[in-house]
Amino acid sequence: MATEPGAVQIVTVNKEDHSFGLDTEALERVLLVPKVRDMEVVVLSVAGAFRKGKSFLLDFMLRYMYRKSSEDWLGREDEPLTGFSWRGGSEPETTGIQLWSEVFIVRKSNGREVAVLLMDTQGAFDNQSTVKDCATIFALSTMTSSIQIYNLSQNIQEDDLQQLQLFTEYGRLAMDEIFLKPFQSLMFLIRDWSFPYEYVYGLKGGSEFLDKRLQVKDSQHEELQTVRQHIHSCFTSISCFLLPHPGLKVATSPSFQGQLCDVAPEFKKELHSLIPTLLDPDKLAVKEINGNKVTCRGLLEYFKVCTPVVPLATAEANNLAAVASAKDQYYKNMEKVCGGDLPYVAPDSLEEKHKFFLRESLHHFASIKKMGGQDFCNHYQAQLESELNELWESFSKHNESKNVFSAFRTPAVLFVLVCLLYVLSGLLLFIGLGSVSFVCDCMLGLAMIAMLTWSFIRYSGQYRSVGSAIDQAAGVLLESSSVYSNKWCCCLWKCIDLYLLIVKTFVLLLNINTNTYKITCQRIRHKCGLPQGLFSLKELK
Ligand SMILES: Nc1nc2c(ncn2[C@@H]2O[C@H](COP(=O)(O)OP(=O)(O)OP(=O)(O)O)[C@@H](O)[C@H]2O)c(=O)[nH]1
Ligand SMILES: [Mg+2]
Repeated sequence: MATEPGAVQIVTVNKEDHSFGLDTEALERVLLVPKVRDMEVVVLSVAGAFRKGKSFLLDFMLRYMYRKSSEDWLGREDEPLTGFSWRGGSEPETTGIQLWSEVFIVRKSNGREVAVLLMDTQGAFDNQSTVKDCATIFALSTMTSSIQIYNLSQNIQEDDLQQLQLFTEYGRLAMDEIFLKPFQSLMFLIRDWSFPYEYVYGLKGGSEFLDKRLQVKDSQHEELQTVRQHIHSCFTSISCFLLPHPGLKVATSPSFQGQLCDVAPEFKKELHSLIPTLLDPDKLAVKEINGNKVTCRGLLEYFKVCTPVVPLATAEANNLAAVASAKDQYYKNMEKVCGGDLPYVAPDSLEEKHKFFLRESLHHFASIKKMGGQDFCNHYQAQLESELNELWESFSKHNESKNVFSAFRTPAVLFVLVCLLYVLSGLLLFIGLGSVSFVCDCMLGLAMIAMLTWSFIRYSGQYRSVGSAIDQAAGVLLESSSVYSNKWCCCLWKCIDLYLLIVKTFVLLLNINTNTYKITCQRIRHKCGLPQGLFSLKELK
């Protein structure tokens, strides 16, 4: 016996432990009906805050799907509205995710038939759900639908965009490999639009309003730009519809059953335009996963994969988003100091800046509200620190490469070496040490070959490992020669000092100034580390 079509609960939420469950059997009953199971599927979902008329709207869509052949598909004036469960009052109604049990078959103008599913979702931000619950429902419905209607009231506020960013981030993270934009069509549906004198009701006014709201401008704060860029990067198409207020009876009357006589005429007029546009056979986008069209059978498998992953992904995505935001802040700050074509910065001053921005970035990470508890967050903080250190190393290397002296270090060292070996070889030949001079000549030849090889590598960009070996060898040579030259300089200074002291002593001895003589002797002994008593007057006598 055929059962009456109705709403089927496919995803359930446990209010006690906030866990999610997929009712596979119920989903199979909807998706594996022989007539539709191998048909490409279109999924239209409505999501958004609770008590904003989502189920109410879906019920008009159901009317359209059942009666679209008739002109007055919207219904009789006194007909109660049935379908997905909706009601007045302040308490939430829909829970989890529901599908309409009947899959509609729609024929496109090219003769192809597609299966159309309508999906209702639990309203976000009610008093019983956590942010994670809301995020999970929104992410799951966005991932499994091909048309997501983001149901908003009165306006698009900045926090609506931030929530959309947060929720889609979860969905994006739960998807393993993403080659294209992760989600398909998004429509901002703004209910109770009160400013038709600015932007007219419907798609046209909506699209002008949306263009303004989602515009990315250089003058905007980075945070506002990031949200907008994220939304643009997530959906292949974004639209907006401005719907008028349905009238006071709809919003406030406890006896309102959905009869059209109580609905404002302008609301009915816009419904007449919205619903056929949304469900126009040629505009219905088939669900795609990574660019591949999905059938009802494929969608069933997708639900099975997504439902356990998304709730886990939420806390992770939330922390990862915080890490990304903190890292981005550090990167932008450092870019302003030493990025791109900016000139070389003294290493000490750059390190000071790095430490300051690092502290700021960690503070920014700590200030973002995150899920998953302190231990979970600590793990991501450690990840952030290590990623910032990697960034610091690359900034510091990039800065070092701008130092012209370090760029010419290797050829300069090799050139000096060639000159020294040339002079040494000449001297050795002059004093008759021909064989040693020959060794010097060989070394000179090697140094010249190294110089030519280095120049070729720098010019061609090939054999870079040989180039860095030459750089390293030049570095070692420079370092050891600077150590030796330091030692020699030190010795030379000591000798000059000693010599001056001895000269001074003799001058003083000649003047027979005993006291000055004693002091001078003490200084000589101290400088040379000689024993007490040496140079004493007694000894001299
Ligand atoms: N102000 C206003 N009220 C509406 C509109 N559409 C429906 N309503 C009323 O909003 C109330 C809630 O409708 P539902 O469809 O149950 O709302 P919902 O968003 O599905 O609510 P949850 O399932 O709890 O998330 C009902 O009293 C409707 O009459 C609208 O466009 N504007
Ligand atoms: Mg509802």
